[in-house]
Amino acid sequence: MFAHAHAHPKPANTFAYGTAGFRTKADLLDSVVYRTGLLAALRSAVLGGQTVGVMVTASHNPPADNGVKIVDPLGNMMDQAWEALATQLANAPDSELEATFEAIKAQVQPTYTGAGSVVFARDTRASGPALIAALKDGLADMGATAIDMGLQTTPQLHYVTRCLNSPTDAADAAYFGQPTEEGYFAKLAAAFGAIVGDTAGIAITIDAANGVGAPKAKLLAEHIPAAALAITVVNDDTANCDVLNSRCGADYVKTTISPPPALTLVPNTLYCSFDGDADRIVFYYADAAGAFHLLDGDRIAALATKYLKQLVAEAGLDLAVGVVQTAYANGNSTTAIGALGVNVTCTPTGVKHLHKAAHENYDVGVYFEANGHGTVLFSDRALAAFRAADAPAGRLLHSFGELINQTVGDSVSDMLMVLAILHKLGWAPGDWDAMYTDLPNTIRKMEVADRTIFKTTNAERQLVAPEGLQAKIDAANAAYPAGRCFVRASGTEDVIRVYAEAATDADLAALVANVFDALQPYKA
Ligand code: NG1
Ligand code: ZN
Repeated sequence: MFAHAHAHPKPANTFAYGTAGFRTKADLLDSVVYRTGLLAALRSAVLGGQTVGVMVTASHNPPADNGVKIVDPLGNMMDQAWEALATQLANAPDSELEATFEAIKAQVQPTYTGAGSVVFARDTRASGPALIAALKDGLADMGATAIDMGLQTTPQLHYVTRCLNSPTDAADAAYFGQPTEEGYFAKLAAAFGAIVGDTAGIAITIDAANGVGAPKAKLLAEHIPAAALAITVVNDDTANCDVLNSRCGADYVKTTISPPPALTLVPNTLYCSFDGDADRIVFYYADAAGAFHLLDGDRIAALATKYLKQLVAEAGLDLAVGVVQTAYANGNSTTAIGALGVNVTCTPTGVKHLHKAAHENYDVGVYFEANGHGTVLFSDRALAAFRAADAPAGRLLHSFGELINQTVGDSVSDMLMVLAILHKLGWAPGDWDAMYTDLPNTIRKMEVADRTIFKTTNAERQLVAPEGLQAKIDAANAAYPAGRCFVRASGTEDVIRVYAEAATDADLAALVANVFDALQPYKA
């Protein structure tokens, strides 16, 4: 039945569809991507032939890795219930592939009689074209319509997927935009122009992690007048695949708390870093004395909340503005955001959890992970109120609704949102930084014999197993002012992560040492 299956034999490895889809060494992924093609086409058929998205990327991982994930028709991550099916299909022995597929099909029962439709794209990795060929073989074996978007950022693929499943009439309230790259940039540029005008004189330097964000940021620059926003792109070498995410990009800046070595920071000037597939962003600047200041996802959340809440009040709208964070958010950001008069919700790690909570709890739902993954979601009620408003604040909110990517966190859209808000507030980088001071903090990892024994509750903030460990962590936390340490198993790496914050650097060091002592028995 599957004509191309023999060309995509499964290696001996075991695969798991995790937080970020399948992600591992690229040379192991051929069969996984082929089979993801089969599953994506099946998902489309189950959803009545709506177009499903597939993105081939490994985000901030090293150049030798790659990955693949499925995007649902409205541009959100694939329904969690299907993650186990994806894992099951990826791990079926070659001889059982068809039987496994038929068993899954019997379980999900597609009612649609057509063959389904799948739109897909990839980042700049050297392994991308061959994996896309494997994906196409899978789609061909299903007879599915294959829409090849070529090189795109992850958020662009989410955007296009959503557009392909939305009304095409611009007068329709559910119209989202044109399902093309041109449509994406035209929408962003128009919304940004409506907020800041044509001569705002804003400037930004983008570290594009030597990834797909580089050519896309340059395309954006062609759509916005330079007098409104002057864009400089550095770390833009996509011809040399070996430099992707290497000593640059959002993950490097966030984890090292330092600028990419290739940049010399001009004081009091704003910079930002994308990750390898441009769905994460962090900002930073050097002060007059040359000290480095990181403006991470927590700070983006604080800035967006302050400004959007102010606009909602000015527009006289009765809308629930709220924020979603994870346990990795700096405690002082949570306090500062709470002081703005909004609710703050904490969810487990992974944007799908934050996205869901923002969608379910708020009309204006600001969600960011500290590492710069996130966006702002507007409810249908909020968008309708913005459309109907004729006060200037209401019109501005309408434009932010167009500017901010509603499907997923997006480096490009988040960057424009931040720049527009800073411009409207008349804020320099230092004013934004002054919203609060981070508690001294650190995030460490430890290899353990078996990370699956670390089980958590309360949005991952407390361990319920191994028995007795949480009591030791609680005692350590209580010993230091503002001490907050928690331990959880990573969903993307074979390690446990230890996050800690405390009032002073000395307290932080002592707290971490204390917790690492308690963790010694579990070390690999
Ligand atoms: P894990 O490995 O589960 O901690 C990491 C990041 C997440 C998210 C995912 C997916 C931290 C502490 N964790 O998850 O925020 O970005 O990767 O990419 O940053
Ligand atoms: Zn990413």
